[in-house]
Amino acid sequence: MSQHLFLPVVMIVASPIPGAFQDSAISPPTQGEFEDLDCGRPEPSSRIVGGSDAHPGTWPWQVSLHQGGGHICGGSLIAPSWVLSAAHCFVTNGTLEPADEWSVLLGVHSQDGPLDGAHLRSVAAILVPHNYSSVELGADLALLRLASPARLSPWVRPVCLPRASHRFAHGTACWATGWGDVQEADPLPFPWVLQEVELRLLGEAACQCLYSRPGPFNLTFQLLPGMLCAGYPEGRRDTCQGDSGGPLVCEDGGRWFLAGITSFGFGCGRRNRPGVFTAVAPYESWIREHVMGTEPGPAFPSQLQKLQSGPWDPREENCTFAQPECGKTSQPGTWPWEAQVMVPGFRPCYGALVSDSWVLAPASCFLDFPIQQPRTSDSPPRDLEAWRVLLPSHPGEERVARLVPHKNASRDSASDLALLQLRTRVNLTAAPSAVCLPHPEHFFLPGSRCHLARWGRGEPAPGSSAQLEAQLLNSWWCHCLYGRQGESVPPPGEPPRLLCPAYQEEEENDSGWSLLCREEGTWFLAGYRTLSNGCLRPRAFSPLQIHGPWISHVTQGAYLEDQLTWDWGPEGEETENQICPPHTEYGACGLRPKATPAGVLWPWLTEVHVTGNRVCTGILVAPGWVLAATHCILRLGSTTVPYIEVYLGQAGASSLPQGHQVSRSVVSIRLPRHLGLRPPLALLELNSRVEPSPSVLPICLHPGGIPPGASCWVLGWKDSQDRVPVAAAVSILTPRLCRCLYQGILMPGTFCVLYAEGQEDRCEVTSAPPLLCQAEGGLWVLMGMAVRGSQELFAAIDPDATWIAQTVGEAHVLHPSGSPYWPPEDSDLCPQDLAGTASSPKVAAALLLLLLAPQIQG
Ligand code: 4AZ
Repeated sequence: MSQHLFLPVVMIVASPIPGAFQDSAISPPTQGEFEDLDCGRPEPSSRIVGGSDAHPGTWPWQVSLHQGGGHICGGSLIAPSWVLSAAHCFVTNGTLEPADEWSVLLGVHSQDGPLDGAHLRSVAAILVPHNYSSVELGADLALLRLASPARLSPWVRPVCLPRASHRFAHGTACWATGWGDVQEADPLPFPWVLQEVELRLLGEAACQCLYSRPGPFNLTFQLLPGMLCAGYPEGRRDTCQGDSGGPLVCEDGGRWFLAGITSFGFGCGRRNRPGVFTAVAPYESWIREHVMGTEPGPAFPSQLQKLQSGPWDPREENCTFAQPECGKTSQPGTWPWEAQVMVPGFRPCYGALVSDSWVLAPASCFLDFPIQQPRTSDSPPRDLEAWRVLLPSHPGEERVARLVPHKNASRDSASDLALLQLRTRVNLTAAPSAVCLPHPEHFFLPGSRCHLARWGRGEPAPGSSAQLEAQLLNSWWCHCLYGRQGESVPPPGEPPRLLCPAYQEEEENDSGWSLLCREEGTWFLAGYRTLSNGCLRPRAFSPLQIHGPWISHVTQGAYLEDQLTWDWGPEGEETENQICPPHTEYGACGLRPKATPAGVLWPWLTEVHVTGNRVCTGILVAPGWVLAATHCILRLGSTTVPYIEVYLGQAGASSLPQGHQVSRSVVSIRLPRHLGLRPPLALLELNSRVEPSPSVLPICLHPGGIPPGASCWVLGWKDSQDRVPVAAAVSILTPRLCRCLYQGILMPGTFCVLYAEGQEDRCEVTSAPPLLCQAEGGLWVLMGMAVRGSQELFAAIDPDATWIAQTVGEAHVLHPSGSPYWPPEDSDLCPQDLAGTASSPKVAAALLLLLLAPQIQG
């Protein structure tokens, strides 16, 4: 920003600030005060957000307030022994901090090295209005009495104070100064030179209307008497953290008056969120009262410039000067920010309008051919001359002034982004309009409703793009399905490395997609994906939020918006880092999304529909293979091979978007060799693979018995008609107990289970339900399939694990882990005559349990 470039001063009648401070007594000025202390005149010579370095001595009343050895707040020298600052700098939790913790640096320019005349004073007293409680409620000012008077010099001079009757016209260009942050959470860099920024005074109605607009910080805020606003509807120039307490000064008749004290604001430099200052004029009597008797006191010179009387600026009244909103559409699928960049000789490249003059698109659309960077911004390179941008509901074509690729952009990187500046700003209305962009600390919540939209130079979507609805998966699921074994999942509150939307992937083709997610009816560009990333589903999207600062820096006005929803639900309570459970060489298996209010999803449970209306449970063991109980698939005595259809992705209530169910027909039934016996397990080969997704994911196999610490379940249906999955908790009996209970009828490799109380009748058995265990890391492992007609006996997978692995190729066989499941058994004998005494195996098992409880895991 060029120095001291004044905007045309709009002279309008100031609205009187209503309320308490109006009728405060005003002491008439005395000539003496004025002459004793020359105020508001810098030595004739000569960030704050969007500001620039001040010249030394331009703002000689600016002081730096230090506590604990560091700059905390700004302040203004108003008399040799008095500094005016903000109350909130000194009040924590309702308590005024001790004055002796503070010191005042005067005559400082760069906080790096003192100038001639810079000096330090300790603070003798801090005075805060009794009605100050918090910044939003006003009265945010404080008087600091210095332990000894400041040494006045060209670099240390007091500012003039306005009288209560002093009116600063709306639209006046004033200046704020300080050593505060240059962007939100971006401290002023070394050598910490005092920053200055020109801010326009905003009328009360104008300020209130800006703060009432939805947008950055969707909070309501009531401007109160004694506050004033300064800034711009478009933001960019503002005060920020660290500037608090510092001056907002306006010139009048050759003197600088302290019109305001930097108090607060919602964010820094945001659209429709100007800085809020404590108006100094209404506090004339409060200041006078406290500095009374000190010589020389502050000066309150008369106002010289008379406000021109005139009507209110009508634009301020109806708030039309507020910046338009982003991310609004009446019809999802019709995106008013969708921009088509036309480069001669290429298919259109789809991007998004992010402000009134910038389009964000994949850099890979433009990087393959040489681009001459413009030498200066007003002479676009020849190459860009022929480029055109088409916008929705916008007549004509926009021309491109500048292309700014991301510095790490490459075709398949997570930074495949470029910004294109339009030659002329477009008028943002309902269409075209800009999409909202997330700040780095934006967390799209699991379950967010999203859409995929065209991005880059892909083929157009088959059918309507409105079909590509998606829902965000929680970050555990997203990272563990993709991430490597043992990788930690970023907890809620840490930026995600990936975003995984669940959607009907069959509809998708391999083109690029952007991910738009809705919050409170506002659409954000949450992520993008430019290249296919293999078969794994869900497809992961790169989060856009990490690029917020770059986009903001380049465009100076892209629509970065705050998060509008914050309800993390139960997931938000998990604060510990989560480690992803083991993967196999073929990727993730046995993961189950967390239960949602809609219910539990079992991604490996399938329905196997056999000719003759029989439905068996099947378990997905690889992308194209399902394991089922042979007796359920092939009926004894039948000589024909049945026609079998397998339904996947519908096992359980799900909060995932509808349409995840898929079906496949079975092209072959494979049975292991079993020494003359009818093998209990059958593998069904599907006519095509089903790629892993949150609703369709293979189970894990675990050789060597039950994983240590596992809890086990029979997973079936309550009844074979409605097929709502239910899980019954069971204990697996030791082989000895099993043999004792089921003498004679037991085939080798059979598990016996004991149902937990009340669980016996949860699942029906005609569909041959599976026996599953959840291992310590959370992975689900397939242990067995029910033996015909039995609720308690299961054919173990283990003996056939090698056959399964050889047949399907991609079975997810985990490394055997931990200690053997079965505790050593001291005797092979059954407890005396047990099977004979009990009326049924169930009763016998209950008896056994009492006898042998320590041996039973469960
Ligand atoms: C602060 O935290 C602060 N943009 C000061 C000023 C503003 C915001 C925050 C106004 O001290």
